[in-house]
Amino acid sequence: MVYRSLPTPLELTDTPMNQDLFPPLVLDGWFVLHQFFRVDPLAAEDEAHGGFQGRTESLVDFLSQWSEPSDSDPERGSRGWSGLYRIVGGETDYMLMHFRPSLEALGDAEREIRRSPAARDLIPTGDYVSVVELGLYAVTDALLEQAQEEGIKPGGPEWTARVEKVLEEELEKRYVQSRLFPLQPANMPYVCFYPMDKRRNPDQNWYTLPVRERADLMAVHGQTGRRYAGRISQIISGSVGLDDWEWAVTLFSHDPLTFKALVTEMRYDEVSSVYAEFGSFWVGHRIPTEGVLGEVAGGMDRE
Ligand code: 76R
Repeated sequence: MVYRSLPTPLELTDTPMNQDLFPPLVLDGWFVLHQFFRVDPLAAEDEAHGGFQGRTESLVDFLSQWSEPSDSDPERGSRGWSGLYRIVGGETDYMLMHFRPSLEALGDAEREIRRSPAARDLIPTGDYVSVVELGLYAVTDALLEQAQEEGIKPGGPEWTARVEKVLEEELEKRYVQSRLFPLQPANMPYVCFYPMDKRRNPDQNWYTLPVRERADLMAVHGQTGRRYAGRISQIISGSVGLDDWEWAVTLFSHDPLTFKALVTEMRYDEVSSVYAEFGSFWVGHRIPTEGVLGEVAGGMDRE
């Protein structure tokens, strides 16, 4: 399978590092760019490039070109998609979200938008770079336990072969593919986005917890999440080394109140109540490509 990077723990294991501090094995999927824009209030008065409507058409063309691939497409990871969302509140009017198979392709998307006539009307208000990730805590914990029982040294050739095999098996799963290369469920037009960290305080440090304890806490977190199956679809993308926070959380739902319910419930889970720090939250809804002209250009006429 092509679209994955090797997990970092392999490189850490020849050091005399405490095995308890093992990071989870992680599979990476699409690179993601969340872009935030405000529409220039004077845009409707600018007659250049076909006027506001004409310029907005370049955004429609871009979105048509980058519509979601089909869920059943085995090659969908090699392409990606982009979506436009109306954001309610704050100084942001729209969020453009791009999924691409490489950082270069993500940069291409950014450049294409910046050079399009529509960019004349869009004032950037922020952005966020991350990579969709699937943390394999349960798998990591099981592998470490097995290795300990059998006297296999993490980092050695046998360990590496086992990790490779398990990751290959994970990647074969349809569920894993749909997590690494996520689409927006058709019946969930609402979006909620926020970045977050895990704490590194002297008495509350996620990164000094033994892997077993982190795996147990994540299992409880997963159980809470699964109670929202069918009502929330989540994208967890990692941004350690890529942007200001450690993760980006993008949630889709059929009802904005479900975001409030799930995030509230998670606040009581130990992973969040003790270890999580949150950035700003954005909430809004998808603008289908066929509605962009009416929404973006039409909305200006109404104002
Ligand atoms: O991905 C999986 O299904 C496996 C279990 C799982 C992992 C490893 C999981 C399940 N999450 C994982 C990792 Mn999650 N998640 C969040 C937030 O607001 C808050 O308090 C937290 C923001 C939400 C709403 C959410 C939803 N998750 C992570 C990580 C990385 C942790 C690490 O590696 O240390 C973060 C930061 C994070 C945060 N999570 C689920 C959900 C939901 C709904 C599920 C169930 C998924 C399902 O079974 O379909």
